[in-house]
Amino acid sequence: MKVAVIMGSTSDYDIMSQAVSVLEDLGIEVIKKVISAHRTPDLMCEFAKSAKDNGIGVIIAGAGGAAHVAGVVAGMTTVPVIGVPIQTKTLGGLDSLLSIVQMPGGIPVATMAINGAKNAGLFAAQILALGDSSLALRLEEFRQAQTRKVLEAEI
Ligand code: RP5
Repeated sequence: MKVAVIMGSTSDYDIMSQAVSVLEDLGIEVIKKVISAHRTPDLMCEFAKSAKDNGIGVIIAGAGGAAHVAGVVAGMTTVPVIGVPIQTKTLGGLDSLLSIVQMPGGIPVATMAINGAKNAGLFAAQILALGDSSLALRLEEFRQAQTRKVLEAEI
């Protein structure tokens, strides 16, 4: 299964690329797309409604400010959606966080920290690993390497 990494603007890619990197390092196929709830609403609907048929197992959606894409996409598919609030210049990303996190009951979005794209990638991988034992093994190895790095760090 693939992971789709979507974002409201090309300006979000500096952060959203961290999700792409971690997914690709784990050998997961990634689809990247700029999809805006406000600037490209028709594309957003088309993408969300066809996600499951297109073999997408998890959607990661990043946006800043009035960050509606994650929630609206989640309303149109049962593919799990992970939201990434992007830091903004005016309100620091609190605007993005609050736009994503307060979903109404019945339509969940798993909201990450502000700029938490790396964890979004890892969380998507963990979801896919439930049905993919070789990916589960790669995730275990990732965790072990991370632990080793901390234990071996010198200050
Ligand atoms: C949001 O507005 C995007 O997700 C981005 O974080 C923010 C600014 O977009 P640009 O003006 O840089 O295209 O829709």
